[in-house]
Amino acid sequence: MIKLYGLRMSNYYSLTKALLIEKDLAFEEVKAPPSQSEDYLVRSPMGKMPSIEVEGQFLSESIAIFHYLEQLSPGLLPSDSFAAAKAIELACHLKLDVELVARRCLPEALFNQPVSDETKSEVKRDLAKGIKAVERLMVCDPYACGTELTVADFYAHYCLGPAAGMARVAGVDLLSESPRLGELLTRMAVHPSIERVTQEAAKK
Ligand SMILES: N[C@@H](CCC(=O)N[C@@H](CS)C(=O)NCC(=O)O)C(=O)O
Repeated sequence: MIKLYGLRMSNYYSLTKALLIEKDLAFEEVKAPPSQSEDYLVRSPMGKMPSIEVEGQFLSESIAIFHYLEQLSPGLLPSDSFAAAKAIELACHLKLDVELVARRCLPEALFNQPVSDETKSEVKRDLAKGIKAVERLMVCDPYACGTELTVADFYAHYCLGPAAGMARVAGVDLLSESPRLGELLTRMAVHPSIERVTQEAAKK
């Protein structure tokens, strides 16, 4: 059985858990807060969550984990290989150019540790580019890449939602100019696998 390491509070852990549920794969959750200890780094070389264990082998990075899960149980990528790559492209922009940028404001958003004005203005500048890139690629008809649910919808939920919260610290209303992104998030919030992850995270 696949072991999923991390904490339920993490958006990338939650994303991976939702993918496992969506694909109806058996898994066991193992509580593992981020750490730089040697045994943790063996599982996840940057000491981050999530990671998975499969028959004694370890894998980190949500997109790599998705790639593995998709081989085990296909269904979240279009069958056309170019369209499949476009879904991954969108997921990468959501992760790297929106969520990771907004994350620079996380200390203030979550832990009340002030972030410098310089960081805030960089975040504002970089998020403007990131959200435009996402907007350019998003189809939202009704799903991120068109008529089919793909992995990009999961990244949209787990990246855009948290990013919108963190971006407020930099004075950015991330979704204000894009009602269709907001609609996609509303739709994905009640998608069964995601809803289950949210409910279980609330229970702790
Ligand atoms: N690129 C990684 C990001 C994972 C990530 O940022 N995880 C956060 C929690 S949401 C973490 O472990 N942070 C602790 C740290 O950076 O030390 C992925 O897609 O899995």
